Order: sequence, then structure tokens, then C-alpha cells
Amino acid sequence: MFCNQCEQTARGIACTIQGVCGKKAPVAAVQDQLIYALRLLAGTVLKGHARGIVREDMDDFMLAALFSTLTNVNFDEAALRRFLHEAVRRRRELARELGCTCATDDAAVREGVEEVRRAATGPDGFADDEDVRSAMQILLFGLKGVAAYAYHAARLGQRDHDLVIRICGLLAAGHDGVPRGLSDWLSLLMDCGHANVRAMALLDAANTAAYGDPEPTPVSLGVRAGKCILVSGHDLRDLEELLRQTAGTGINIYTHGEMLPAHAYPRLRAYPHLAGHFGTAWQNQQKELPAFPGPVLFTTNCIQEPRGYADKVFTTGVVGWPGLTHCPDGDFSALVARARAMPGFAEDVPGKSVLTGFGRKTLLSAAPALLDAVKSGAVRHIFLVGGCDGARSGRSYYADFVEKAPADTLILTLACGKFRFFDRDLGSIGAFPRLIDIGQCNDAYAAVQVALELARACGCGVNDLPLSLVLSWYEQKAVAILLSLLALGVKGMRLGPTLPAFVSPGILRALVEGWDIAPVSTPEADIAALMER
Ligand code: SF4
Ligand code: SF3
Repeated sequence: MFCNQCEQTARGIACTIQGVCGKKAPVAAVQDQLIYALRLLAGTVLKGHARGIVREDMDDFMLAALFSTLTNVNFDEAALRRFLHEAVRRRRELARELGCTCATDDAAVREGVEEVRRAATGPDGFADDEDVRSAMQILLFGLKGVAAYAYHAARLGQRDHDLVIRICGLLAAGHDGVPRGLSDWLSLLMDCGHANVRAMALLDAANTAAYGDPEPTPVSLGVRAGKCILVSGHDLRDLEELLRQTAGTGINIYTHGEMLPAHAYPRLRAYPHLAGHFGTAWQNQQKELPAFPGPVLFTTNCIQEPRGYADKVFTTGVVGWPGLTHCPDGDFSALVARARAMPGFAEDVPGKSVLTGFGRKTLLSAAPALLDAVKSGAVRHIFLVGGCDGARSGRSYYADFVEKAPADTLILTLACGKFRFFDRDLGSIGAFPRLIDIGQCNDAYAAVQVALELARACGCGVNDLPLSLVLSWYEQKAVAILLSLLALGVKGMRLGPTLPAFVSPGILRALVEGWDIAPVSTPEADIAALMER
């Protein structure tokens, strides 16, 4: 196997024997085949699009299949193989309809694995230039992130066929016979970044149309006596469906990881048995989940091997782990039955509460007051410290950064990286709490909107604001968000805890020269340098 798509890749180079994440070589092989099959399918979908063929089920399939190869989503070889066969079947069927010959069969897809591997390692023949190879990898990984966000939006009815066509065009690049140099690939990366802005906007529209605009909301870290279910991941629709199916049963629902901001959506908060938040970020689940006295549902990434507690872990949607019970779309009866059979919490245990839900509307309405605070000097600088969490020890940088940021600075945060500091009391500046949780990783869209609004109100560019981005990456949604920020022209970002293995020296040079991007160093040095910018 060869997989280098996430931050914890072995030796900082690639997982070649087994994934550090737990991915086995046969699973990696099917994922490689699936990617190749999707590249071929994308080309046929583009031909169909040119002939006016628009299929919602095809669009949904492309997004789900791509999402299933993202880090920590699906480890189930059989489930991935079903996606692969479906991709091959769909291409053959569409090709027949278009009247073109289609050489895709399982054997061709098997050969395709070699091509995927060469794209990554490049021994000969395919993308010999290491910078082109790097750009191709960044593009593929970014597309996985775009697909993830578009998938969530589609589940809530927000679909955009043109976005899927853009994804298909980018996925087919390199397999479409068009010769491209490095600058062409860099411009495709920007296209991917813009496509991701569109995907995040769609998801923002989907979430807020379905559940209302998030409002700042305190969330209890304590527990209530009674039966319980823990819900992890990003998918608000799954959470809502489960809340509906458990209403009036006495079973309390707790959020885990990236599901925390769900408490801030009025139509989700309205369920009185949405009881609180349990645990921290994904990489702590093997330590934290055994103590939860009810079953756990994973709606998206990031699932880890449930060592010793597999009998209470359920998956749904694109998530899979061999041997776990997979809930069919919207049917949580098995999960609810398990909750009834488990002990639940014996008594109320009060806990501190954390504040979440500074969503797009809230932030935009606070923008004038924020501007005044910046002009008066009350707020000297705004840091956005956000992104993924992970297991690496160097990630204490982010908590240290937040701790050491001067008292006249605000910290905006989002995604699961915040669990390093989400329960700290950093005080406030006037009406603003110093720690402002915008939401999930996809709510980077809200952060971007606010930055653009502040720049507009100041009559300057985003890079002229006293605003700095300090990002932590782990998986491919972070790659998509990074590409979005680059495409929007955001400069001077700090990226850590380590640079991606798939970024070549030439691409890094382009990022430094074009966007002044830098790896994180020490909190003290970065704070000083960023505040001087
Ligand atoms: Fe390794 Fe990350 Fe790939 Fe898992 S997803 S196999 S940890 S690079
Ligand atoms: Fe975290 Fe997996 Fe990326 Fe939505 S839950 S951010 S790592």
C-alpha cells in the first residue's frame, strides 16, 4: 500500500505496510481502485453533462464514494468494494446510454491501482515531475474534502449539479489526455479551493435552512441520570433523525467531537433530550468512549478501531468499520434498542459549560461592534486558531498559542482542534468573550464571510486586517479549506503541526512566495510575528 494523505502518515512519508490510522493494505488497495474508477466515471459523467444528462443519484453517488476514501471514514473492505462495483456499473451503463465504447471493467480498474500508485510515487511514466505529482495529490485530497461538504449539503436537499461537474472535471484531470504544466495544476488547485467555498456555502445554507441560524449557546459538559446515546461526526441530519426517534423515550442524546456546535441550532436545541457534550476530539475516543454507559453513533469521520467496546459502536452513512452494526439511512432502531439495554448514567453529574454557536449571522451582526473595538484599540488583534486535532505531541502548540495570546486579542476557533482549549476561560473584551467558537470545520465559510465583511467595512483587503490564521491540519477537509483560503488570496497563514508529506519542495516554494505561508514555530515567536504583520 502507499497512502500519505493525512498528517499522521508513517515517518512523515507514507504508510506502506499498514495505516497508522488502522487502515489495512487490502482496504487501501480498494480505495485506490475506487479513486481510479471514479476518475474514469467522472470523465463519462462529463460527456453525459455535455449531452444534457443530469442525474441526482449519480451526483450523490460521486460525492459519497469520494467521501468514503477520506481519512478515518470507512475501513470496511466489503463496503468500499460495493462502492467500487457501483462506480464500474454506473460508468458502463452511462457509456452505453451515450453510445460510446467503455473499456472499464474490473480488470481495468485493477490495473488502475498501479496508475494511482505511480501518481503518488512516480517511479516512471506517470507524472515524473515531483511538483506536478505533488499538485495532483493536493488536488485529489482537496476534492475529497469538497465532496464531504457537498455530501452533507445534499443530504439536506441542497444540491448543485454544476459543483459536481466541477469536481468531475478536476477528478478527471490527468486522465483526460490534456497536457498540463505546473502552472496549470496550480490553477486547478485554485479551482478546487473555489469549489470548496461553494460546497461550504451550500452546507451553510442547508444547515441553517433546516435548523435555523446558530446562536451562542452554553453547552453542559455534565451528564443527566438516565439512558444515553453519544453521537459523533458532522452530520446534523443524522443527529436530528435520532433526536426525533428518541423523543419521549427517556434516552438522552449527547454530542461528541465535531457534533458540539449542533447545540447552537435552534431547531436541534429545541429537543429537550439533547443533553450535553461528552469527551473531546476524535483521537481520544479509545480512552474516553469506554466510560460512556450507552451506545455511540459515528455519522462521519473520525472513527478509530473500537478496541474492547465494538459491541456498542454503530455507524451510518458513508462510515464503516468491519463487524460494527451499520444503521441504514435514518433507521436507528438497533441503536435505540442497544441504548435501552445499556445502563446509562446512574445520577446527574453537573459539569462546567462551554460556549459554542457564533455562526455566520451572529458574527456578521457583531461585525460593526468588532470594528469599533479594533479601532478603539480594545481589540489589538484577532487570531483564528482552528482546524483538525490529532495525536501528535506537537499539537500542544495550539493550546499554548491560545494561552499565550495577549489579553487584548480575540481567538476565533472552529473544528475539532479546539478541544485542546475549548473549556478554558479566557475572559472577555467588552461584550466579546475572548474565545469565540464558530462551529465545525465547514463553518470556515462563516469565518471567511466575516473577514470579507470586516475588510469591506474598513475599505481594505482581508490581508490588511489585524487578523491572522493559525491552522492545524490532519485530514483532507483541512486540505480543501486551505485551498479555499489560498484561492481567496489569504496570506501569511501559519500551518502545522507538520507540513503535509505530499507537498513537494517546489510547491512549498510556490506557497511561500505567493502566499507567505509558513510552518508553525513556537507560540511566542508566531504571536509576535503575526501581530507585527
Ligand atoms: Fe496512513 Fe493517514 Fe493514509 Fe491512514 S489515512 S493510511 S494514517 S496516511
Ligand atoms: Fe476533526 Fe476528524 Fe478534521 Fe471537521 S473530526 S475536523 S480531524
